[in-house]
Amino acid sequence: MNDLVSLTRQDEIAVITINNPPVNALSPGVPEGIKASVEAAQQDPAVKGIVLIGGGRTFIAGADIKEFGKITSGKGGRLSLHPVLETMENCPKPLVVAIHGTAFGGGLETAMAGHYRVAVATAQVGQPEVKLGIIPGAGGTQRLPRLAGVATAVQMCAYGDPVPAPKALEYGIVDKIVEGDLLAGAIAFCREIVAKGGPPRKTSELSGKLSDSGVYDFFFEAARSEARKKQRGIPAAQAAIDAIEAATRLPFAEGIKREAELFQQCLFSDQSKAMIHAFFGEREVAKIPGLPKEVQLYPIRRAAVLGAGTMGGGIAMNYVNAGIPVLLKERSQEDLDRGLNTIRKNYANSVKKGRFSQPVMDQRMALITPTLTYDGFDQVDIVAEAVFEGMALKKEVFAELDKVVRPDCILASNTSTLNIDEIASASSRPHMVIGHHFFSPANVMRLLEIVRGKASSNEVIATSMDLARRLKKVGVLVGNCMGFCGNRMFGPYRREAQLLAEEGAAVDAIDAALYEFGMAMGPMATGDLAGLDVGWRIRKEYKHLEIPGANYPDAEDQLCEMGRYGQKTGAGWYRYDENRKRHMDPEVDKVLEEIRKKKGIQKREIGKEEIVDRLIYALVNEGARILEEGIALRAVDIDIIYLAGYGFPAHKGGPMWYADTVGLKKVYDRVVEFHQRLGRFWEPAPLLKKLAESGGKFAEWTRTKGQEA
Ligand code: 3H9
Repeated sequence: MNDLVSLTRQDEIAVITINNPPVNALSPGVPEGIKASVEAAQQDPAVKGIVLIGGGRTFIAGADIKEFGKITSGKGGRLSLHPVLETMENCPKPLVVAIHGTAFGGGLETAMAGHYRVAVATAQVGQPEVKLGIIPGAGGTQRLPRLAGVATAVQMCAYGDPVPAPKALEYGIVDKIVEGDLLAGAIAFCREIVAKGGPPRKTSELSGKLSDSGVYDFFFEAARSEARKKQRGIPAAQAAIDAIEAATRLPFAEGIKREAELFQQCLFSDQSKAMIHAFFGEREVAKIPGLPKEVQLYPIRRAAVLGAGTMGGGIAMNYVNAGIPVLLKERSQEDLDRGLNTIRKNYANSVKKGRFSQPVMDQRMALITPTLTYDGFDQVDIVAEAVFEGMALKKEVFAELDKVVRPDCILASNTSTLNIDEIASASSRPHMVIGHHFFSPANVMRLLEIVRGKASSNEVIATSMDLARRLKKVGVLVGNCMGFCGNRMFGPYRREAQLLAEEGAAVDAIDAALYEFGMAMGPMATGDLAGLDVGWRIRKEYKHLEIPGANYPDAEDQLCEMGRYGQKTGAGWYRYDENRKRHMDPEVDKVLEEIRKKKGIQKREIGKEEIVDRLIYALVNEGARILEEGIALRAVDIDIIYLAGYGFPAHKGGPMWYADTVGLKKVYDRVVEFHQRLGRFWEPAPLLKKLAESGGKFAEWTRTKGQEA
């Protein structure tokens, strides 16, 4: 019918195939091609039934997300799906949709406009639009409750998680699971329907699962309240529930109109733009400018992890979860046993929660070989080093590794602060050395900062990026500097949180302001969770680098001197009860009062706005430096680091995107104001100043020749 959609015939069954790689998105031309194909098949007297199927690796993964940006920026863009869906549903000949891979978003909506659906068992269906800050806009909120019932539709549209085909069969979204060849199975199914005769079943005319809207009053209220908590700051989740409620109260055509209004509101919102930025950003960070396409990857078949502490254990779990066997080395039997026990406990917890079965856990545990020696290290393709954070020890370990691993073994340090080049200098093969900075808990957090040393080879960088994908992490390549990208920015963020407490903001008010902004957790609670002693030790080690006369906070050092390291000691910024519930603690107020006296600070009322601006703009100002220095390749890399590793809200798109949204002139003015009032920590980053003055944006800034790091 066109380049993107083909129409063929197998005897009396027409077969419409979509060919729009890689994921058969509904880009301009695809809906038109399907519509023309259905019309042609409808008019062909030799055709008795129709099968719609995706070519390549999947059915339709959704509307073409690239079109959204064009629409909202007024640069064209086409999305209209209703004409094709109406043509499909109104076709008098039975139309069977055959699903493999994913039928997501507009893909599932297209499938539901067909009369019947068959799928292979590995297929997934879903309405993930909420993850892009929008709602289904092509009838998903109206047809899904008719097929699967209201509660399932709410779950799928407000949370966006995929549903495997066998579950979709149970829900009534799919009519049959096909074993063997999908097309053959779909054609056979279509023939059965043709043989039965009668008018095709239209989803829009089903009402059995909608029942009387009166019974839903309480249900919708409860669903909204739950989504307010679980989908904090994402109005699209509420809008999805509104649209499904409309399906229970309005005739189909009016429900579609209501859905369209809500879809438009969501599409033009800042949340949606931010979440779409995050979607494409996660894919963009995998592309490394300057890295030749033909670069050879090292095969990673076996790994070794040095150190079975919290980080080492978590890293080992990542490897074995991906099916890569691990030698787990510790210095003493006691530490090794403790590490293995923690891993076992974590896995047992997952089994208890039903995430996977006991045999899966057993398989994973069997992939870990505990050891106290370097025996077998000549067999591994990568060593992940996660020993105690200290330069002397790391250098000792890297020098030892030289003697026991093959020359083509990658040496990856999990250091979170130390200079990767100095670590590499202890090795005779610095080109094989790289930083793999995991985030705690390493088996949960998605971020992997990949720290490129001066000598790290292209092959080692490319293999690390590929490995991140295999470990189901978001790998972001950064340059070498103190704290790399994420922690270097986090320093000023947490510094401002402490200074605000010293100036008079209540500890829980600081946390509440950032939580309300959308952060997964406030800065004080985060400090208590990670352990305040971590920063305290680092500060002591780097005391000599402090800027004389600058206003460093004293609070956390003092809390640590009192033994208040955070949750692990039962007290930090808060006091923790036996259920780990936090409480404000007058002891902390006393500490802060003392500091005010010593520093001559007049306690003052501090509003939410100042708290948020001080913390978030501290991130942005440092981020601007990191960007200009080339530590981060692009602004989006910083955004993804913060979204995947620091609990920054997806609906704000990351710190740099957020600053662009606020307007860099406004951000810069505020930074200048803080600089005048609070001193040298707030010196505006040159790039922030430049962009503010030229009306530019971080997202559009690119390094030009001569600015390379
Ligand atoms: C929607 O449908 C709204 C409707 O209600 C209609 C309203 C009117 N569009 O992820 P991958 C690209 S909203 C454009 O690396 P995987 C992706 O950027 C949509 N491009 O592969 C990448 O490009 P590149 C609802 C898309 O195998 C390449 O394809 N649907 C789209 O790991 C490969 O992607 C969704 O939200 C798209 N829809 O995962 C589904 N999807 O190579 C979004 C992908 O240049 N997509 N691309 O970097 C996904 O979840 C995953 O891509 C999928 C495949 C699971 C399908």
